[in-house]
Amino acid sequence: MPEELPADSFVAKGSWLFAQECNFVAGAMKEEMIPPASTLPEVAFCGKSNVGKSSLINALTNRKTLARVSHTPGRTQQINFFELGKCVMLADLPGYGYAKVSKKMRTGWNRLIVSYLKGRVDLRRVFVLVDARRGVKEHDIEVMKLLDKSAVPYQIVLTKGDHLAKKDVEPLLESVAKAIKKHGAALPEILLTSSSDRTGLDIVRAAIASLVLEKE
Ligand SMILES: Nc1nc2c(ncn2[C@@H]2O[C@H](COP(=O)(O)OP(=O)(O)O)[C@@H](O)[C@H]2O)c(=O)[nH]1
Ligand SMILES: [Mg+2]
Repeated sequence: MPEELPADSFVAKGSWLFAQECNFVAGAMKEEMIPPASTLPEVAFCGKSNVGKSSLINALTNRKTLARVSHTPGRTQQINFFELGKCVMLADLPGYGYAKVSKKMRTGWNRLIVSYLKGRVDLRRVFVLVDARRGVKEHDIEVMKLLDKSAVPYQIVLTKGDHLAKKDVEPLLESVAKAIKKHGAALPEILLTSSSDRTGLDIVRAAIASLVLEKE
């Protein structure tokens, strides 16, 4: 932890939070299977298939197999709910934009997400994961529009930052900033992460802690 951060900072709170027990609560493949909004605040993760979402959730929670790291992208079209430390519900939304997925499955994705977003009064933030090598793509924009409509604040988390050369970081951040500028519900701060070298994980944990833990 950098020295300038006091011990009670959200980085410390985030590391405390993510060291708590984390349990799978439910998986919803259909609208009817979505559990009612719990009494806990909730944050959700979404992104293109293969973006590194499962890896990020595993890395954040220091587990190897909590969210399955998939080698067959596009298959699991379900929302998985994990309860962390009796403090927050983590919702792992199904990956989108896998090329081989049929139109029918795409419509299914949208419908599931729309019905999920509808009932989520305690949804504090959606993290939209974007591959650092690829930047924001058309399908990400579509999803961002959906989130704008639902007025859920969302934040871009760049994944696989370890693949990025240092000189490419600034241009990437600039291009992402430009892409999200027009989006009403997008938060301006962009987080750069890597599940492999663990870059930025403390910042994501801190962001979640700041959303769900009491501020003294
Ligand atoms: N180099 C690198 N590879 C990653 C990282 N995160 C995920 N991957 C790889 O990307 C692939 C897809 O990851 P996964 O977590 O299953 O993606 P998901 O489909 O979004 O859940 C896997 O082969 C992972 O090992 C990362 O931070 N760095
Ligand atoms: Mg996955």
